Amino acid sequence: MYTLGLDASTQSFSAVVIDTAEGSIVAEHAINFGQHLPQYNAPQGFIPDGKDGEVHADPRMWLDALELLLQDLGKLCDLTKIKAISGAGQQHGSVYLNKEWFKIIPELNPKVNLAEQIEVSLSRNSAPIWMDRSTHEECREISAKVGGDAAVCERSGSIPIERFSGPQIRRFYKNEPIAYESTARIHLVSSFICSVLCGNDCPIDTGDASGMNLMNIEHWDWDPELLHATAPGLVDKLPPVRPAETQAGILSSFFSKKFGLPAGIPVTLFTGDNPSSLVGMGASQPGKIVVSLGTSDTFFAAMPQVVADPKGCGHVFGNPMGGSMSLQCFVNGSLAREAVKDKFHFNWNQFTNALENTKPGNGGQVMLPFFRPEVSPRLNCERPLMTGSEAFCDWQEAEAAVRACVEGQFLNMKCCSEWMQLQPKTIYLTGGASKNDAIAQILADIFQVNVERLAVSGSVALGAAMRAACQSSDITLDELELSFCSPLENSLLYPQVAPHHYDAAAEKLAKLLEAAP
Ligand code: XUL
Repeated sequence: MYTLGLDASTQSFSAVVIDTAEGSIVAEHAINFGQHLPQYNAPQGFIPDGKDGEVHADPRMWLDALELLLQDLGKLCDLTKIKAISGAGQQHGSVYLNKEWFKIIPELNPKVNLAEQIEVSLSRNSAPIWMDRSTHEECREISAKVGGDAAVCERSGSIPIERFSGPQIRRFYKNEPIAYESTARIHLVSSFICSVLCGNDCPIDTGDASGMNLMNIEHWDWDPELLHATAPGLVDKLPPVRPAETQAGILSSFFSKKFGLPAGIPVTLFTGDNPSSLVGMGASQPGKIVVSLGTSDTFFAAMPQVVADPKGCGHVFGNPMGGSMSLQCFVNGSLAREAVKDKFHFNWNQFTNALENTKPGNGGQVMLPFFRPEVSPRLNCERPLMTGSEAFCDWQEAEAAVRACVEGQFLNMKCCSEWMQLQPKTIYLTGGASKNDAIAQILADIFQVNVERLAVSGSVALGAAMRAACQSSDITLDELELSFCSPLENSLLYPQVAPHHYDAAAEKLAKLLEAAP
């Protein structure tokens, strides 16, 4: 049986098709928004230069990408063999729809593009995404109404967070009350795409709903007090919350007629990209830690019990396979690595050479590569914090700057994830940069653990394909993990430095943070 997993992420929309009987990957493909859809002027998947910290994307771009993706995928494999679908989306992004939405999606016409048909149902032209940090005031207001940050955290698993959808919804309600009033449905990226695929309005799963500051993590359902504190009439504008294993519906005839997918195959509820990656990494039972190096870097694990971050930067999310997961997100992920690379006009090979030509600890030169305000820890700076020689701080030592960037990211990750109280023997590494041995070695050295990579780098789409298979056939998660989540041969890396090698660098980093404006 073939199943299809989709991943609507920040910079691209990707897909994987797996053959569950053979235990093999049939096809993988991605549409990069900047490259394939330049007409949206979003080279990195979002509209650049938003005001007051706004970061938005055009939902029509995601719809165009979905169509291009399925068109291309049809050239790579036999789509008629696909028996089930699921997917995931970048977390926190919210899409605002008017009442036309409910009429339009059951009647999608395969002769007209999705974007063209659905655009009239948008009550807001753009969707705020997870990089948005415009809602500081709204976070404070929600906190005050509910009884403080700790009370919001106890209910929703996180203190009010700028990028989370609840504060974003409140800002929309305050700034554009008429458009808010005309909004009949608010979806997340995941539930929006899922609804389009099914041709009916679909629920939000508990994994992605926990990234909204609106769901109660004890009852796994909307929390009336949080809804009330966020915006009026919100309960009617949100779809229901359901466990990720719920069948969302069956595939809309739009997709069978236009792309040749079989009619009526089951679609399992979509979830957030990080919860989906947890499944794709074979880490949805407690015991494994995952680090994902993407647009954002994330550190996450299935949790045996719910623990909250006392500093309020980490999160408790729903685990799509049941229970909960912890997550720490670092905004300055691949875009920061890229910014350092570009500062010296390096390509990725030169970036890697720089890591290989320099020594662990970097001769005491340290950097926190925060090119945009960071959330872990919360810091409003727009340029890296550095300490070392004058030439280093003046960006004249290219190779040292590259090493300092990666070391700084992982030292900060280690410090920020301590609240999870996990003592891993191995970290499972995924995401675009995970294939890079030099980067992976620094992770092993700093955390003093083994680092493993899996054969598939697209663990988000893989997790979705695995969930689709679990929900729509007799195959078990254990069987799927055995076939798809085995480590890549010869990919295991061991720490190469002594346990306290990075202590001095960690101290310098703490001082840099203390002194930060
Ligand atoms: C997680 C987060 C990001 C997005 C985009 O809280 O904001 O990781 O899910 O990948």
